[in-house]
Amino acid sequence: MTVEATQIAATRIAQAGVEAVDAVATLAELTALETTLLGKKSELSMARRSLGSLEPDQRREAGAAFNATREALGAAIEARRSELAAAEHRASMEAEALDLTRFIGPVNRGHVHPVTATRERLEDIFIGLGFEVAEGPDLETDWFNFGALNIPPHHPARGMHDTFHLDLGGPGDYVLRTHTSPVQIRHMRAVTAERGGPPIYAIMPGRVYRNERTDATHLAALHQLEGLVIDRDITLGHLAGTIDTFIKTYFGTEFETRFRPSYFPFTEPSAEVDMRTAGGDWLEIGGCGMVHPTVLRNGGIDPEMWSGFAFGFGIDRLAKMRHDVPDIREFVANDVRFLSQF
Ligand code: FA5
Repeated sequence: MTVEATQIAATRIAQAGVEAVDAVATLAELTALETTLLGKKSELSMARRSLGSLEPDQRREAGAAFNATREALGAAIEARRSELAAAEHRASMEAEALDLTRFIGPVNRGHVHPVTATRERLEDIFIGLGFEVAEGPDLETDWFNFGALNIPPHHPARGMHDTFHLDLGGPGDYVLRTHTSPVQIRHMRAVTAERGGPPIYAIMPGRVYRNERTDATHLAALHQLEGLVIDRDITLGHLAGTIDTFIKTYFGTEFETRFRPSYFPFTEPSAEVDMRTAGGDWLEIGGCGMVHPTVLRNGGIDPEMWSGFAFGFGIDRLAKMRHDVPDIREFVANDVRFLSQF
């Protein structure tokens, strides 16, 4: 091996290497090529190792040629690396670019069901008044649905509820809840367990079931919004004021409401609320009253210290009134022509 031979080899390695670097198309390929050209097993490293057989002077001269080759290759690789990085960045920017002027035809989006929208609107109104929202199960025990609400077995008020009984447990143990009032009991107990007792300002929306004939104002699976307020010195005036506020907020001013004395075993006194548009027919939209002491006790609350009111409104009927829908069954007929009007 002579000095000239090594210089020729160094030049050839440099030229071939630079050509290979220029030919590479991606950063990944470039990294692989870098190892091939400059790694321990590269032609350059091997050739360098053979310098050991030269005289020290010659070795220095030949070594300098190889160093120049290494530098030239290193510089070519770095230059190519920044070129490729810039190109790849440009390509990804182009691929991800958004044309904000492009017109996309109308998109046919669905929307929430009008009864769901009504429920959400009512929740918003009550949350605005400082109420919390609680929920209970659709499948209830006889005790929560009736017994705890002061409706013991054989009480005539059971006849007012056309109950779906379930073939579960013993005869009559389980029902599909006929109203949201059992959630009152569940919530009173939860509040007593979690924070020691009242005050309670809560609404309890949900689906309830009645084995009755459907018509323009009756569904077999309907939705109710239960309300429960328990605090010190709560009076009928608070009940009337709360119902008045929510009805005015939800409906506006062109509707009339009236309270009618009524009977529920779980409230005393009790009333029903009717509504109509000017000149229209009255429609019953909810029941309400002052919570019966027995119900407070069943909820774990001392009726000597606390009093409260409760109400239960039909959400489907509220939606029917609000949107002037002649037949409540439209809400469950699943006709897109009807539903898309909301
Ligand atoms: C009750 O269900 C009582 N739990 C309400 C209550 C709660 C009173 C708290 C006192 C204190 P009622 O059966 O009247 O009461 O039903 C209440 C409301 O649910 C009715 O006014 C009506 O708006 C709605 N509703 C009842 N049955 C149907 C039905 N089949 N279809 C549509 N809405 C109904």
